[in-house]
Amino acid sequence: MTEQNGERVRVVLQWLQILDNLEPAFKEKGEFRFRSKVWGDRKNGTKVIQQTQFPEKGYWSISDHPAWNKKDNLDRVVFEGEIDDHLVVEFFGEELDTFSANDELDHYLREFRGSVEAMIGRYAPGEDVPEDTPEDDPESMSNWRICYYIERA
Ligand SMILES: [Ca+2]
Ligand SMILES: [Ca+2]
Ligand SMILES: [Ca+2]
Repeated sequence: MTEQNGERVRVVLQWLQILDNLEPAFKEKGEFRFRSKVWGDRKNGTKVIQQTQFPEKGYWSISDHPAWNKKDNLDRVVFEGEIDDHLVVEFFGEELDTFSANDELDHYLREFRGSVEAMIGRYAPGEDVPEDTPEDDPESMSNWRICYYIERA
């Protein structure tokens, strides 16, 4: 294949952390499901979109206790493909409830424009914003936090 639709990258979710389990105070763990939507523009003008859901079956029970509220070492590939100069990374999370509508975690969306070279990196709470403006850090949301990286594939 000599056809070039851009540069090949991979987006990998490394960990996530729950700050609020979206459950009544007496309940230590919530039942969580997540999905990702990563999309970009290719050189030929078309879009590439990849969506994943995790876990594949059922849910993860996750506490919001600071000592064990992190799902670590996920190393989950949420995108692999060729992109040109535009990439959007989205994550969604919901907490399942039986007798009422499920609760939604904050919607994560980050848009990258420009060279692929500039997109390559690790995106985590507090790593790529000035320390005095933590509220501007997209990976640190009100009820959960995430860490992922964009690498060449
Ligand atoms: Ca709930
Ligand atoms: Ca629940
Ligand atoms: Ca960050």
